[in-house]
Amino acid sequence: MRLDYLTIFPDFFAPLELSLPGKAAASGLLDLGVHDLRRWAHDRHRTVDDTPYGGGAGMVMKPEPWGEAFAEVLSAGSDTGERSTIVFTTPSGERFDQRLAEELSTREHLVFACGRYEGIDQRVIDHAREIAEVREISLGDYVLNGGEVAALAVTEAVVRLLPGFMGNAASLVEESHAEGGLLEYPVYTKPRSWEGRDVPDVLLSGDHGAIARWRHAEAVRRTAERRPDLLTPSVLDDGTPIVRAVPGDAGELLTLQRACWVQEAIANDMLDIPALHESLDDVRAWLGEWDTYVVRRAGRLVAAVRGRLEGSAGDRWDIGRIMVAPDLQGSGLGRVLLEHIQAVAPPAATSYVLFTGAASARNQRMYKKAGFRLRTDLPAPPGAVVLTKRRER
Ligand code: JD8
Repeated sequence: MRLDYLTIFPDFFAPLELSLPGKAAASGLLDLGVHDLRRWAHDRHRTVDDTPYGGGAGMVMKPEPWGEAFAEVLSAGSDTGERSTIVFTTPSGERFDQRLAEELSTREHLVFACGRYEGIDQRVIDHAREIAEVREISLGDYVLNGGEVAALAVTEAVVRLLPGFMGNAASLVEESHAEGGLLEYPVYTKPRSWEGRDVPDVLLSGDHGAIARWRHAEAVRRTAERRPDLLTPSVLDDGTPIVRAVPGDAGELLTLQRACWVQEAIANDMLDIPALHESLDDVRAWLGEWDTYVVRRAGRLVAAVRGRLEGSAGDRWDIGRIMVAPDLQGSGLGRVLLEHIQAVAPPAATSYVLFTGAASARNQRMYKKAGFRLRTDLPAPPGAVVLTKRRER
């Protein structure tokens, strides 16, 4: 990848040499070019700004130096023939996030156009759209004095995603804001006790399954507390949200569960099914141990599903209690919930597992259609069957 920077403060990018991009450039994995915009201002004072048409405070950056700079940098920059991408960092741009970082990391040539003063003459952006892909990107909803800081931040977020940059690519999967979007779980290192504060016992247990479950639960708790917006529910086709269950849902969940498992009992001609015998307290208890999602229609809780990490390595996402109100079965709700619970599985999960009645033909058809495989080689509760599915990344 090639990165070019157009700025009236080239020294702002000296840190590039020190950081990851600098090391990458040294190893030839990255080409960096920092250019003083005044190089393309040809008057005695190398003027790059002028007063705004229409009046108002401050100065606006003149178009001519930018036009000449693009012509030079683009022609020099893109030897792959692939269109270059000009990134204008601006408070009026699209919000920068991990998804955009991942998208930009696929480009061959990024040119950062870093404005100052009150901004850049709009005709520069309009012109740029004719000669390159253009992304106007904002770092966040606060005002900086120029685009350089944002260009540095975008650079770090993009370059660290490039293959071979991060020593341990696996860690990229586990990060905040990576796909699945939970915040980081708390981390600890030696000493085991500091200032009278001990490291949580589970982290010293060696039980990788328990550790994975604790970390996921901590990530979910923090996200719900600090960034509930990241827990944005996915929605059904009709816009109905799939939201995280709350303790107050326990009663309705118990009622829906009883209704659904009466059908399972009839279908499998057996009553000894745990879900059928659970109490309200049992439901309240497992709500605290499973990631549970519910769907409400006109206020009525009509469907639910739960998931949690299982297995000695904590890498198996155990899916269960897919329930749809009897009067809504056959409407595709179960299929959508099955897709949703797979999608929200934490990065640690590498496969999915679920159980259903040995005689629950409709359920088994839905799971097989969703890519699950009947596993007669794995132990199942009495009268039930196991289905598993490897997780595609
Ligand atoms: C580029 C000039 C300053 C902005 C008058 C203050 C990004 N998230 C962000 N906040 N601010 C910027 C940003 C600010 C810039 C320029 C980016 C060029 N300014 C201007 C408009 C109000 N002054 C940014 N990315």
